[in-house]
Amino acid sequence: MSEIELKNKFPEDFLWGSATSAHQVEGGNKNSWSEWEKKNAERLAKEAGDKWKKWQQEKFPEMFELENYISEKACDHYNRYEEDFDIAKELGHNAHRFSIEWSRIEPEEGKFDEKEIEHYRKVILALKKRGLEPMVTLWHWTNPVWLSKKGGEYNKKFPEHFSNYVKFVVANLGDLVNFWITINEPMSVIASSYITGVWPPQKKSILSAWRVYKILAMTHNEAYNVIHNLNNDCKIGFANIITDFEAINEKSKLNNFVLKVANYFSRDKFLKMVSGKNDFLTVQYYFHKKIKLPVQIIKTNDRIVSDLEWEIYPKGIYRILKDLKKYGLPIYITENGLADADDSRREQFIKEHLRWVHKAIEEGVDVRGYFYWSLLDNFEWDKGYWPRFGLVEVDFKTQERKIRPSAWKYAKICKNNEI
Ligand code: IFM
Repeated sequence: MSEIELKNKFPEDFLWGSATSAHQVEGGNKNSWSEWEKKNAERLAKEAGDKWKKWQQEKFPEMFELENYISEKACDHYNRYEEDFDIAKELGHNAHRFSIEWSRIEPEEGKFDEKEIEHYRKVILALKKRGLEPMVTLWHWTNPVWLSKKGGEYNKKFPEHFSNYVKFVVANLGDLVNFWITINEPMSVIASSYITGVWPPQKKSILSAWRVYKILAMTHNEAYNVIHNLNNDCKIGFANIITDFEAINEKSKLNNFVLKVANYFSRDKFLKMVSGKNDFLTVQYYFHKKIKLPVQIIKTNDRIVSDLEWEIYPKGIYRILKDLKKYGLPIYITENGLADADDSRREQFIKEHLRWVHKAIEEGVDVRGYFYWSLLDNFEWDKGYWPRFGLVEVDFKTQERKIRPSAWKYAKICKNNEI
């Protein structure tokens, strides 16, 4: 193999795949989010006109409909997982990240549902049968209703409740799983549920945010111990959303101070609080933000953006990976993706991000996998169904799946293990 060819290769055994979460794809869930959706769908549909730009409103008129904001059937993945994993296999994936829905496993406090655990056993076996390594998330934001009545993650006993559930899951499925993700994106929950207050339980308080920050760190640490007490060989991490912050004016001392504070609270502090309790680190990369004082996020005019108007800035993933190298742990990119309904930017998006990932690997960062978000179009939380993140387009009325052209381009990368 020539040097140039070698240069484009990813490490052997690199995990290639995509990610989903239970509430966003399964359908039929009854949990903290499904309850909140029912109460807030009408309001969200009314607010769409103020929230989104004209071009977005014209392109996605469904944002004005109440049904857009109710997860209900989602992708019916709970029943169609075999069909969906066939697609993932056809697309050359060798791994898949998904989450287990706590409200199904423990619908009442202390009562665990054997049938549901059996369902997830079948899901994992279906992945393995197709040669897809499962990466299993234990909490992707949704709480059983009984727990949300007690405050959910705001309750100081949350770590204990979570550990009980984790013990049951790992005792039953641990023989099949090599990679566990305890909690998904603590920073998103802290920011969206407790600072901006747009997600349930819609608290807007720095004190509450700080309380949940500490509770979630504790939750991860305790779950780490619980899992390893049952199984020493598996690998455990948490799914970490990391924003690439930049100071608007590199020379300004004030701006650099804000930058330091933003990086400290959004990444370093949490990692410190869970240090020694991670077998690998993860990156979920979506955002690049330029900041200054008073805290302000600056938008530049020439940005290429997704359907959600999130800036596409592939270099950010490289900067984050280089920074995480100091922790000396393997790194998996457990989410990276964009909303792109007409699939006009996705191929380029994936390739450009992977080029930067590859550069980081060449420079010594131990990256071992990449999971595109998401396999399927799905329920994007408070925004509902209109943002289309999928490699596979889903018609939510008929449940028909259509593989997007960019998915085939990504498949080529996965199959050849090279960019
Ligand atoms: O859809 C979400 C996912 O649940 C968590 N990470 C970010 C994605 C896109 O917003």
